[in-house]
Amino acid sequence: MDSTEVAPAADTYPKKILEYMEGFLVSKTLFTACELGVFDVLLAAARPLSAEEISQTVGASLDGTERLLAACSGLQLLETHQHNGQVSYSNTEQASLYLTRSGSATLYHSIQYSSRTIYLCWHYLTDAVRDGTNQYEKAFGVSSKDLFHALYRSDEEMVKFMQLMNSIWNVCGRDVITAFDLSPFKVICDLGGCSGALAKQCTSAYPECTVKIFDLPKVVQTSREHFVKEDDHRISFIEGDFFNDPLLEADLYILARILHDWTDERCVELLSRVHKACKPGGAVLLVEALLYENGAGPLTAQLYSLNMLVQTEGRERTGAQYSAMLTAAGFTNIQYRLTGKIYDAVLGLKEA
Ligand code: SAM
Ligand code: ASE
Repeated sequence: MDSTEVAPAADTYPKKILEYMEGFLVSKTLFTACELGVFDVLLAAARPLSAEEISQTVGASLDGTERLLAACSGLQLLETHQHNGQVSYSNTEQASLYLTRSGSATLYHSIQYSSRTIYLCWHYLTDAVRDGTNQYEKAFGVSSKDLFHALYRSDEEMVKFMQLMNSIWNVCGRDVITAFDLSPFKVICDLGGCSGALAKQCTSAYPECTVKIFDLPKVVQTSREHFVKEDDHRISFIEGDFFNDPLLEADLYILARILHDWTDERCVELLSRVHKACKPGGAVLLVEALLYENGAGPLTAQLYSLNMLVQTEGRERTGAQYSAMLTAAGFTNIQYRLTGKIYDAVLGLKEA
């Protein structure tokens, strides 16, 4: 072999692998900057601030803050300004919009939930894969027998989960609600509708409809206290357990991120109850992150499926898998639409 020959770059520099190996350093940098309130302080200041000013306001060491700010500028979350040899920092437009507590479409609460709950569960991903079960007992010392009892292990944890559920619909809600024309359906029941973020997207896209949010009593009470001021008369709440209590009659049932929490058996059980309650000519809309039929993507849905393994009893599924469960429950004319964002839509009809 010619001694001057150089191996192809891909063999000697495993760029992707190095990037993945340290991917969590990026996540943790983002989590910490949010938790310390760096983006909030910069938004309130309305001018670039030095590391010293930021460290004093957030109550952190100067040295640590300098390194954190440098990393955030490397991640293009902060902009740097040079003035008389002094460096100062300001938010990028995206940081102001999505990383501050007060941003109207903020991801702050999702980030906090990732940092305080998901990250801790993922510490046990290897065990989850080995055992095929969620990791609440190991991560938090609570029994995983009753899934939502574990997810809502304290009032604070329930509010954090609800904030997580709430925040993504500012970003993806309109697309999933308008993926199909839902205007024929006047009475809509959002099963497990949580704090009502998707219900609001519904009444905004379809002004004629009314939405009844059905969720566990504690969740409904918390929604009333912390989330919706019941100013939109088209949205109301009903307390109940969708596996055990009677479901109200409606033209359309929305199940957004419900089926991915449960086993196939539980899903068909729930969908059969929905089919029974549904008006003839009515429908069910599933809102989920759909996997491609060959399982080869999208990466977000593949990773979310691992998250469902560590956090729930469920999984992410393909359109065909949802279709099979809907068919087993009696629904027909099943169609799916991809939105190009995280969440997609599947519609099934109950024959008139
Ligand atoms: N649909 C909302 C969304 O996509 O943002 C929330 C999805 S969250 C993953 C699941 C929801 O189902 C929670 O609000 C939870 O309280 C509710 N839930 C779980 N078990 C339930 C049950 N047995 N009866 C009614 N609601 C339930
Ligand atoms: C659930 C949805 C989520 C149950 C637990 C959850 C999400 C995070 N934890 O129904 C939202 C989706 N995000 C991820 C990382 O899966």
